[in-house]
Amino acid sequence: MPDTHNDSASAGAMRETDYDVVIVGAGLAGLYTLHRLRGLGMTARAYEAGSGVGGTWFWNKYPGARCDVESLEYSYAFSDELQQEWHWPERYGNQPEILEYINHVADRFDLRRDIQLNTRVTAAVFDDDTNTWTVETDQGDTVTARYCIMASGNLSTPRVPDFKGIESFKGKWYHSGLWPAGGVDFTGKRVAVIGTGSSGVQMIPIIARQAKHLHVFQRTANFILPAGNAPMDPKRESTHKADYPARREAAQHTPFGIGGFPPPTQSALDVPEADRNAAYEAKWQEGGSISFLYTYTDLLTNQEANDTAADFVRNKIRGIVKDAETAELLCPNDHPMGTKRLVLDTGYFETYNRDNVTLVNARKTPIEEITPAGLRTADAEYEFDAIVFATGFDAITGAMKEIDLRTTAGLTIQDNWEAGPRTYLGLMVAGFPNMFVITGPGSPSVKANMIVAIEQHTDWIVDCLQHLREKGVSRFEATKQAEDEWVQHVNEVADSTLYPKANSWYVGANIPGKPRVFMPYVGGYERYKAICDDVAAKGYEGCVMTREKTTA
Ligand code: N01
Repeated sequence: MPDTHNDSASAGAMRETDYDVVIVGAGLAGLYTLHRLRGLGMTARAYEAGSGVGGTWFWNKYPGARCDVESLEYSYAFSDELQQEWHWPERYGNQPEILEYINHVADRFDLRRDIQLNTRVTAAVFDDDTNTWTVETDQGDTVTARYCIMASGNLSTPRVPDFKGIESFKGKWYHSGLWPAGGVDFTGKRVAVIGTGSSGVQMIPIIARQAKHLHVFQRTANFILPAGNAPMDPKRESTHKADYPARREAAQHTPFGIGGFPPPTQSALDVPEADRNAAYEAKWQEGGSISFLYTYTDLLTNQEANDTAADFVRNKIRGIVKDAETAELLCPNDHPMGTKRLVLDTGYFETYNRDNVTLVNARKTPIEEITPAGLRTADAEYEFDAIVFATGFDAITGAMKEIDLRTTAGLTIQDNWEAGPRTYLGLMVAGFPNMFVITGPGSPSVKANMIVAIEQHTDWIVDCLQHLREKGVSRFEATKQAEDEWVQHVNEVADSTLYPKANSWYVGANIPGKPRVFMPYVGGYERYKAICDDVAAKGYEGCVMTREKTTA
């Protein structure tokens, strides 16, 4: 890492702003940021497009929406009182429970008075002369701030594929990430679900129980493991809570920011086949994805090792799904296991044993058009009362690129990221001073427990802001060199794994025309945090600070 940190005197004095900080988004990241900034005595305003707080957990109200990280771990660690008093009813939180928890946090820490709901940030412009941000919203607000913090989320830009004829459809259509607040009753309806990622897999068993007939349009079969969800075991809850500080600390020293799983010690290839399959079977019974990936050391780095796990899962599918042709279609075969997001299910494969469910191979016979009555594929016409798009998001970069985000020096985020996102540590973008990104591209983000990643980023940013205030700094930015080196490191780490082999949203493959760049940092949460801490300890190495002009 270059020692480019410098500390130069500024040409301009610190200008008064409406707020110290504007926060874009009031999901888990925006709320915690607001809380921490209050602690620093900084003024902040959070703008949130939704009519409630919660971000992802506000929007994704589709049936069966549930977290795939266990609730005792997928919760804030910053307040011991909070984690002790909150009761999670199930092993994995479902969407209503998580949203209730987030609302509780907003109330308990009195955060709402600094949040403006129903307000989308449309533009954010950094003034190169005064070192301030001017932020505009769709409600007509124009405010200035010293800093802008993008807490706009990784999976917050829902994407409906550009199907011809969609406006002609006479039935109702929905997207998993824009689900109506009152829910949808599919009873007696002819329904299509398009997409079999995490969202599709969670909703399909529930919609199948309501619908007259459900057609599932699958383009890519996914690796899907049982969640093993269950009511919270009171003994497990009390033991966990008694040991919370140690457990939270332990999570900090893991690759995924999730504690409680002993790290693997052996290669899958060093174990006899029968023992290996017994180990996979135990993990299958236990439920969960991290636990499964932790069976052996090399499942994400060695194709041969990965194949042993993939074969185990394919055989499981063949054992559950009665119709052999459907079972084969559900067997993933075009990417190594775990290189697309592993999906956790509750009764997904069993759903295909129902008489009212049909799986359509949307790879072999792609959807060509939405029609007034339903849709047409390459070889058939279908009639539906409702179509559900579980087709994912413009992930990681979508939300920031939707904002007119630029500087008066002439940079725009759209141009800057045209060939793929570039950041320093996933936290800053060279050329965009006084701006921080929470869980941005180039950070572990979606490859870690998101709440752990959010708290780590926010803590780092807040410590940095405190440092800048103490030093009288008015402008703080990452250098181009530090950013280049970080981007290179992120790519090298990804290339040492099997991840880039998959056409996943991690590489933007789901968005036509999106540059193929591996966006998350897969070097592991612990390693990443150590790098961030080291950068801070070295006086924010790789960044330039410009001090306020003194008038003495
Ligand atoms: O979206 P996805 P998601 N024709 O992008 C298909 C998190 N999450 O909303 O794979 C036909 O994964 C597409 O096919 P393909 C989690 O991180 C977490 O399900 O591109 N099909 C794919 O099957 C997750 O990974 C939780 O070939 C089309 C699907 O749509 C992320 O959010 C729950 C198509 C999109 O899958 C996104 O998940 C939910 C087309 N034209 C979400 N276009 C939990 O915590 C796209 N598809 C459990």
